[in-house]
Amino acid sequence: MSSSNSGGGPVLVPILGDQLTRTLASLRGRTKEDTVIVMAEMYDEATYVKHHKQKIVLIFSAMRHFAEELRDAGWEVDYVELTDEDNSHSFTGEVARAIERHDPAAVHVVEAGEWRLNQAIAEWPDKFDREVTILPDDRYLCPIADFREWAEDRDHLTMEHFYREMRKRTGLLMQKSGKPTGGEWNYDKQNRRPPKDDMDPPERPKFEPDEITQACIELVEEKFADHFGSLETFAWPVTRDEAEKAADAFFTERIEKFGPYQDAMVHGEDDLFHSMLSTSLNLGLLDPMELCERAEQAYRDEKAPLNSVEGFIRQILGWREYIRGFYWYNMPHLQEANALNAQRSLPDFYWTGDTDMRCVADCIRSTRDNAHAHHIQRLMVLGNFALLAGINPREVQDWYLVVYADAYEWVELPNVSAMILYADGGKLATKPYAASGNYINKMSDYCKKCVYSPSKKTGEGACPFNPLYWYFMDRHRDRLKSNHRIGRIYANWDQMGEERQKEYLDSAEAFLDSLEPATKDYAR
Ligand code: FAD
Ligand code: DLZ
Ligand code: SF4
Repeated sequence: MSSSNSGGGPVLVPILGDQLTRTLASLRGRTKEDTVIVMAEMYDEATYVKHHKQKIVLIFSAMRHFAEELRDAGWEVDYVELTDEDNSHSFTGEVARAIERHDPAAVHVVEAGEWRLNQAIAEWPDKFDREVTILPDDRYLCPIADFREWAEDRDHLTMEHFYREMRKRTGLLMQKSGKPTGGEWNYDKQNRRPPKDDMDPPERPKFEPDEITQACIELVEEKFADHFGSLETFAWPVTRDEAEKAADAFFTERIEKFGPYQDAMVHGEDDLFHSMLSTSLNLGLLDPMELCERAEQAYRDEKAPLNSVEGFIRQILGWREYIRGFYWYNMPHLQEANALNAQRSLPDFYWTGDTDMRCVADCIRSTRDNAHAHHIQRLMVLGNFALLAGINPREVQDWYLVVYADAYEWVELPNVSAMILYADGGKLATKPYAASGNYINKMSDYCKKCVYSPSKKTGEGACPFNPLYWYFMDRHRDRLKSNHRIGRIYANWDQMGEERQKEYLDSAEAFLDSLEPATKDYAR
């Protein structure tokens, strides 16, 4: 914060595209008479990686709807469209122009969700001759400072420990005695059911583009035609009302089976029993505590079993908050981390989906069509492949940041760098999430119709995940052999003998040699 202003004018409140919350800290306590809100569609934000077309439409449309809602409620909103002639393309540039237009006495801004933008905001007090107040983003359940305090003296930042602290702190799923509801903290063991033929997941609500969204679709088709992804299937909630409807549908139709089938994958079934609420949560249209309380209520009303409810609350109260804390605790060096020295280029099929690996092709199809894939697809198919193949973390990070409508660096980077690629050297995950085709076969129906066989280990027709798994384990033996959760695997490897080991390694290398590196560049 800094002082020195021209005095007299209103307070300028810049709001970013993922700060679409009526109770945002910079709006709380302000009066409509002395406040000008500024929002801007910016090239810099839309192109610092070439985001999926659906992601840009989602954010622009949600911003336009939010601006309209604020105006209807009596606020003055200065909204800059991408096509405005004088648009300066950057956040700092747009705030500078808004200062010229409104001559505010002060600027009140909520810290950004990404390190890069926060660096820019930190320069405002020197740049602008106004009082600048940077407020913490208190829409999360664990302040950044609290996470830092929790993390500081620990070697391993175990999510489960963090999560238990958060349960105690919020009282969610806690008994009066201080014990967890049901006696256990975590019911994950009940949440690993493979898919069943008659699962029959209900369709999630789809939101037809209205006039505002349609205008954004046309804008994106015109200005960002070379970006990845399809717009034909755009159906995301773009207002708080729509997001509430999406949440209602989850709590009435899907939460019951959310837990058991959390890790299941079915070809062509893109949502299963997942909430599909991450885009709305990350935009600020939904409140994380409200969702957790609704989940707990579903348990109390006997509409959902404890394993589903605890599993859902763990994702939001545990993983989401932990990931955000981890990001700020480890920035900026997390961006450069590459503990396993992975250097391979991203294969082209991550963009085209053109691969015989049926699991990978289906996850990429869903990613292209929906700007979404569910957690286990991101982790155990697409992420697992990137880990085993040794793909360069920066390329993988950019890919995930581009393709998912819910991706912002604060949530994408720890998941990619630390969770899937082990690039942080194991601060987040106690072992790499490496798996052979066996895991995917157990948890999905992908392998049944794949040209590869999950039971074939090497050579022609073998599932590529099988030799790649041992190729990975062999390559990182020195680092992983003393890890108590994975080290025992090496006894199996040693028992195979040199000849069989060579078959695995040759098979993996032949497969890797056959991969085409990406030809299109959507990255930074
Ligand atoms: P559900 O399965 O219904 O889960 C409920 C909510 O829990 C989600 O909406 C999300 O807010 C939260 N959640 C669950 N797992 C995580 C997690 N690991 N990190 C943070 N929040 C979590 N999520 C994003 O929001 N943005 C991302 O950019 C993102 N990138 C990811 C990259 C990788 C490699 C992996 C493995 C996971 C990533 N996730 C990301 C987490 C998770 O995959 C998505 O939040 C989830 O798939 C969104 O779908 P859903 O709302 O149906 O989630
Ligand atoms: C992701 C994004 C995009 C594509 N476009 C805009 C935009 O035009 N204007 C805006 O204010 N925000 C946008 N965003 C969201 C920001 O990138 C986001 O606020 C930061 O990444 C911090 O999380
Ligand atoms: Fe994927 Fe291998 Fe199964 Fe094919 S056999 S779907 S490549 S896990």
